[in-house]
Amino acid sequence: MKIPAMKRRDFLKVGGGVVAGAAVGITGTNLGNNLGAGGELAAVASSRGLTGAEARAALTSVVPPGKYDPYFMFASGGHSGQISIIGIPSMRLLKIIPVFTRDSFSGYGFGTDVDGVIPRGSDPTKSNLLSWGDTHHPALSETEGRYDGRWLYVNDRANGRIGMVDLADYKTKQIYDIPNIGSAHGGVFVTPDSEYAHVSSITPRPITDNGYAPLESYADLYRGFSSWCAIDQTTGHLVPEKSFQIELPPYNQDLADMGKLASAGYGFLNSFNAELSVGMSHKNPPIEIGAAKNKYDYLHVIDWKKAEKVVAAGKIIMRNGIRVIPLEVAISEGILHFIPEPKNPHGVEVSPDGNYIVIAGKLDPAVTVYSITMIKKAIEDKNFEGTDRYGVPIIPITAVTAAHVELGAGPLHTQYDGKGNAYTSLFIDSAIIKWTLGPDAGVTEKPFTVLEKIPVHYNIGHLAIPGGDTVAPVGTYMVALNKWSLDQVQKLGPQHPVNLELFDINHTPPRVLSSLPLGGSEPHYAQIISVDRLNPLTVYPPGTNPETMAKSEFATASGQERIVRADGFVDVYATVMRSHFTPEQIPVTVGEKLRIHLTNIETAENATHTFAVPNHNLQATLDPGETVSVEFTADRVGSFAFYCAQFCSAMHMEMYGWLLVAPTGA
Ligand code: RUQ
Ligand code: CUA
Repeated sequence: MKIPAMKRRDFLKVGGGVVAGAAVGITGTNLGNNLGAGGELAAVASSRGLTGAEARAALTSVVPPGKYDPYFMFASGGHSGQISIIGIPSMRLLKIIPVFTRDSFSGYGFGTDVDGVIPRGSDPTKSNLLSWGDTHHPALSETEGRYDGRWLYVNDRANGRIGMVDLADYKTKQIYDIPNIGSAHGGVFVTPDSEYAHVSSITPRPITDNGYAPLESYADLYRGFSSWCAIDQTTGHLVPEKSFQIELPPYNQDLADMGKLASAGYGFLNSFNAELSVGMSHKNPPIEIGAAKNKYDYLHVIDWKKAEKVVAAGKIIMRNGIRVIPLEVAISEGILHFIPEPKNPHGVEVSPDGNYIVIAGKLDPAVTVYSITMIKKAIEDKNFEGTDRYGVPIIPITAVTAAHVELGAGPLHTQYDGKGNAYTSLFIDSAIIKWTLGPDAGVTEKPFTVLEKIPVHYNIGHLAIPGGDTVAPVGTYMVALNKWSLDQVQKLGPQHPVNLELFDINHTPPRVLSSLPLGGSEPHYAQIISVDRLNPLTVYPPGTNPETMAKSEFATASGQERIVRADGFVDVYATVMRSHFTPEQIPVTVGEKLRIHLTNIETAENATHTFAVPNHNLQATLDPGETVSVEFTADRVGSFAFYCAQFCSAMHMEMYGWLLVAPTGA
């Protein structure tokens, strides 16, 4: 769009003195004059064809070189199987953490195939080696309901697994292939003091020994599971022996959230397909029709504190290596209750004080708001309207509904700003609705009232506000995670990026600041943490194995490099530093088994090297202080020049050596 010069100047003025010094918080007459409507900034905006609002947005969100973002957004990466870290408000992509999928940049899965995080995260009884995943819901660890910056968990929606990232070095330390579930969507959420990371199955699985059952026996032999994966309080690792599951009816247990403060001790799981639709056959409709027949599905209310006690009392069975509370026990012990919820809902998100549980309708153009006080009372009074077909007591929806707020088409997810407001995404309307919570959240003036409709581009799924799902949200910025980008980006071939949009929600009405079209797979959910909560390492203590965070038994100091032949292995103890591998020559005979233990003996920040071996699919990355072991058989004769793939120094091109695989008898 071409705007005549005069007109542009007018925009700058009309925009409320947008680029005037005072409006951007700059004082001082000289600066003010220079930046004012007739000054240099105005000229820059004008020459770039920016409107006043656009220029203001740029100034509000720019993070100049050498200055830092106050917030990090940890965003899932969908079927890339990764996590992305995006600076807020700069919207710069700062880092990618591979979790379920191999990544040659970080060397993840390309050096330690024999015994690495990825292979150990595939249960061989359940699957072959899995080398990708579908990350959906990152969950930062919490203390007293606030992000504490220690660890991050994320689900693999494809394979029913959960990954654990240590925020000391931003690396994946563990993948837990959760028994009894085949796919997992609901969660991850952590309990307010990180006792558990929770995941539930989205599609039920047969509880038969071989994991197969015909769909005719769906109601009897298929089951869902709510998984409470115990977190080791020192390492953040998930501990299968301390974890437990709750058997659930074969509905599709979908999104979930953890109770906090007023609702502490409860977990809330949405579901769909209470109809038990299994798909099209001669008399049955397709799943999307069959699963939406009934007016209601069931919100699952789980008393996990009670479940813990029942587990401790031994009222469990063991199933595939995990303790399971059978469905009948969950019912008889009062662990599981249902509340009808408008059919096929999407998100369930608990308000910061824990008082309200907000269910986004998806097919219902409204959110249904349940009150925890009313839920507790209904349970206490045994105010039930019968049970479902499995005997789970149903609390009448009328007994617990605080409000049903009309928002618009396709409500999916809700975040909070800590000021009594909720923000709900509308997928179909491509908008976010800002609305007020009710009296229990301290809002008395206009409870459950729509305040703003904020347009987004396009088809928003999740949204994220700093701490927006914790007890202490900070209503400064908001990111819309849009699934379509359409005309927001120039053509890049038939596949489009997803589009993240940043909003200033300090301002009323909220203002759009910038967007980040992301050329990778979809970040489904994201959490935004204040950077001052994070305390990462800059270099590892010498010889650290990042997987254990302890000194590797193979750590090698300068001067101790050696090649040892024993027990059928050639063990190479090597060091790397700018710009040298020691040893530089690794002579072996074809068929020998190698274990190459490399230690980066650098102590300088940023001095990363790699060990890349041609034709062997090997690429190990070594950060300063790190020790990595790679294991492989020298299965072909040849002279292979291994090298460092990270441009580390002026003599980086010279940083290579020789793997010499001689023929037998040479
Ligand atoms: S879901 S777009 Cu995978 Cu989090 Cu709602
Ligand atoms: Cu080390 Cu390049």
